[in-house]
Amino acid sequence: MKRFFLLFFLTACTWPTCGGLRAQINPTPQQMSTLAEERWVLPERYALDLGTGADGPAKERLLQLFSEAAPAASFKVVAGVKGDRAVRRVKGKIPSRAEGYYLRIDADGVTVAGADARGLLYGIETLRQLMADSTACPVEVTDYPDVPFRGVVEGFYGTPWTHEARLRQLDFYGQNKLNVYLYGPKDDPYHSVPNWRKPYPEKEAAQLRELVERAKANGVLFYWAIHPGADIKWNDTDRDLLLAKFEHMYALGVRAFAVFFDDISGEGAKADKQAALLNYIDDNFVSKKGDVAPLVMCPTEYNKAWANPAGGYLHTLGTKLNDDIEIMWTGNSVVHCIDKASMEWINGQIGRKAYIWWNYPVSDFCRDHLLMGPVYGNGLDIEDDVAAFVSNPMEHAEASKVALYSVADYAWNMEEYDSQQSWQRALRALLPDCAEEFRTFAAHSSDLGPNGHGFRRDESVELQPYLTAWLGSKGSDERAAMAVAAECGRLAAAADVLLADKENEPLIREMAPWLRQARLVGAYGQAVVGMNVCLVNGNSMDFMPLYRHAHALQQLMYENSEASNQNPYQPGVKVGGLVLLPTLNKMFTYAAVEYSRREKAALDTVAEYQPYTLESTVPQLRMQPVSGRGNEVRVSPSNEVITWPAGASLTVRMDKVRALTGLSFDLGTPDISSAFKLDASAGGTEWMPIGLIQQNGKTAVHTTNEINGMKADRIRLTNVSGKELKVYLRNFKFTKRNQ
Ligand code: LOG
Repeated sequence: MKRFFLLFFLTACTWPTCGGLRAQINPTPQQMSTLAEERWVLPERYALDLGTGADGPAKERLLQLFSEAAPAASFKVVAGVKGDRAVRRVKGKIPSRAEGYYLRIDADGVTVAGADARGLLYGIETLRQLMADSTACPVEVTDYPDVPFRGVVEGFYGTPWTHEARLRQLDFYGQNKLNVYLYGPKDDPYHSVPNWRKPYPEKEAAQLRELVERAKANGVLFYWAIHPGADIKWNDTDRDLLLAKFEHMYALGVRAFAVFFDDISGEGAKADKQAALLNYIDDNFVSKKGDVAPLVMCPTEYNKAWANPAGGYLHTLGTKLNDDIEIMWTGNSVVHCIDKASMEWINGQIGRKAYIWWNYPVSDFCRDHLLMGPVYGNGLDIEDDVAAFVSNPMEHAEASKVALYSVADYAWNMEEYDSQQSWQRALRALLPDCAEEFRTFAAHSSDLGPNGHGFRRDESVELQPYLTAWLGSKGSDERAAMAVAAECGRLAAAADVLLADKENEPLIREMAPWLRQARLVGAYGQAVVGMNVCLVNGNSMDFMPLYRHAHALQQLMYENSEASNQNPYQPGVKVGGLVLLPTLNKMFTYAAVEYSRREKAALDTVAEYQPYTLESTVPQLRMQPVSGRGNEVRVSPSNEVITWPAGASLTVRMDKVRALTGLSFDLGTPDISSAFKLDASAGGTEWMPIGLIQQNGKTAVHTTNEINGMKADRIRLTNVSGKELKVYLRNFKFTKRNQ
């Protein structure tokens, strides 16, 4: 009996049926057809027939799925790569695309055939996703990626990912068919200044070796990147030190290398020197080793806004760099979605397909936000225009997986990419038991807030029409009010459920400060709706307790933000900042004013106090956030090179005249104070100059004592050197008297 029929039917109510199966696989397969409606129970014993191409990670994975091998069983599990005898029967069905595979599950068995080793691994991954509780749907899959290299560049500023987080990432990449990881955290001192010339200490070296191994097991190409441009000398000594570092990394198992020249200025930024160095590495290291992947480089002019065609930087790289060296590109600006027209432009400049470094969901310039929303905005027609598509994530490794899941989906099968559907699958894949709650939280934690790059994401999308109607009707649209209250209730509840969830503790830990804020925002929303309902109903008795609650929650939101995620850039935590909280604040103020008028009360009606604003004629600083804490006011620092035009200035405005006590700034450049003029003005009076002091060789600039006690509501810093300057904005802060 067993010989003939080892699979039996199951009723639909025991296991989910096979309809809509394709939508459950990530990334979305190119072609997949279900051969029957119901899931089948897989037999307990199998005959394994593995081709030689299935050795290594593929075999290990298969054996995890099929452990009870029995040579005589009639149900066959066959796996191999093109050319293997084992898969000869399906030879014609294997797609002739790199990393492609053919997979069939039917009554006779399972066949997985890869176009190459990675294709086989991906076929097995799809099989794993199709199998659940020893059941599977009978299917036929023909699949391959659109973009040859898909993955992640750990290229952000801030705390680099931990070793454990990276190991988990590499497994996640394997599961989502991402095949490249570029190691380049800006704050690893052995990747960049000051230690790029030195080998890693033992502990870090051992960890990197382990990462390389884990990458290999997941079919991920591990690139190790160096960032030498801030202090490189174009001489043989530095060239040899760089090669010696690569040799050290090679000895640790690294077989793919990158050189990043982003965010530097001066000597290191010269295109001809960069090209000569890269070609030298290519000719004397990559070619000689024979087992090293093509070099990848990140140029200094890595986006169109910074590219200066007249200066010829990109043209020089395009013409001088060896053809097999890849050039990275972030798009029309540092943080930008990628489209066909921008690809055509850059590919024309560099004479090859650009290797996309997509700056999302990186949050190193909006660190008070957690970017949990859908991945959208990139062209669905650029598969033939890009050499690779890699995403720069947040310093929160687990939380970044929501976006990375969809980046994997997008780069694999662009034309069919559906951002909403992919996002919802990502949330379910990451927290299956709390997918609904995760969605509620993520829906209100997706925008970046105002930021230096001007990149924004939509937020609270489904609630927006209700928020607009509620605000527009001054609270009288009852349906809208109830929708807002219900969603705020869901948000607060979702935050609690997620905080208590144990499915993925590292993920919950990363999100915890934002979850605590979300719970407060949700409760605040309920209280504010309550206040307005009281007003509409003329119920002044119940108004005050709700007002007091809302007021207390404002304070608790402020305190949670002050106590969490403290960093010098954008400290604190923001949730619902695009429309939800601003609407709640407006409706709080509206209700408090209205109640005070009716009841002749004098309630505090201010929901949010923003006393400082920034203006600038330096394009890159126009959207730089400014914030006050205690008596200190600071402009958010920036990590990139700032092009400061002659005569351009940065002005901080205050809501009223205050007495200053001190000021300092750091433009990352010694001997620069004479190029700048600092002045202040009070209530529209004339500008008063303030003297600047900078010690020899130091980058910090202070003011003379005359500032102490000076009254001002505007402070301005101007480039008076008569020429354009390249500087950094390491910090700009001043203190004022308590008043
Ligand atoms: C850096 C990157 C940083 C990102 C976003 C590139 C090529 N370089 O402005 O390290 O994470 O922008 O802030 C960059 O994007 N500089």
